[in-house]
Amino acid sequence: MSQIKACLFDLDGVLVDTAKYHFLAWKRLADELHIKFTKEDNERLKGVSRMRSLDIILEIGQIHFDSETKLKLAAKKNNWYVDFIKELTPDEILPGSEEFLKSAKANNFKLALGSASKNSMLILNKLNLVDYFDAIIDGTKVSKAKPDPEVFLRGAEELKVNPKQCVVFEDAEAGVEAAINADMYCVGIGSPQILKKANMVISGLHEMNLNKLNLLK
Ligand code: B16
Ligand code: MG
Repeated sequence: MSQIKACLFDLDGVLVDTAKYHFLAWKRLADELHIKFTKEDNERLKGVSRMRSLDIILEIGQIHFDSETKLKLAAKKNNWYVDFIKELTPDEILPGSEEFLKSAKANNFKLALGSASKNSMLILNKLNLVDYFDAIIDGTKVSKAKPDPEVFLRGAEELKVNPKQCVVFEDAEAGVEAAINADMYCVGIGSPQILKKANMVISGLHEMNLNKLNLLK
């Protein structure tokens, strides 16, 4: 049993570049805390949860806070982030992504979102992409962060497709590991040097099409 029946998509870095808004919001928080936080540091936050992102920034600044304070700081950052996200438009969908969603759906592939973001629904609504998905699994529905396979396994379960017949599109190392841990085929989006564990790597969904999808495995 190997023929692909479902496509699972990460959100940030695959369908839309929200990393730049995460960066602006985390940078504002880091500045308030007098922590030096750079764009290179921001790379470490891709695909990881909001609270883990905060921990990474606090580790950089070597600052310790109790959990109540950390929750308040994360909420503060999220409010700034949401202010950016509210202004998102479909123009910010990454090249080729909507075209690929459209042709996969028209050819009866099942489609799911598998994102760590608790803001996924807001983002998908702003981009007008909600209706493409048969299942939406996001940070509000899972308890274990990538590289745990939970988010993708829940996606396969809701789609009623065997994990071995699912392909995951992922831009983050932790997400690629999650897909492999779920026993799914993984197409990395980004650099082959970084996404070493992916089965294949492309630079964006503009490089993907139905012919290539049907040839996977
Ligand atoms: P939120 P993905 C992830 O989205 C981002 O890559 C990551 O940087 C962010 O910390 C995480 O969502 C949580 O986002 O604060 O909106 O809940 O790549 O899994 O789609
Ligand atoms: Mg991502």
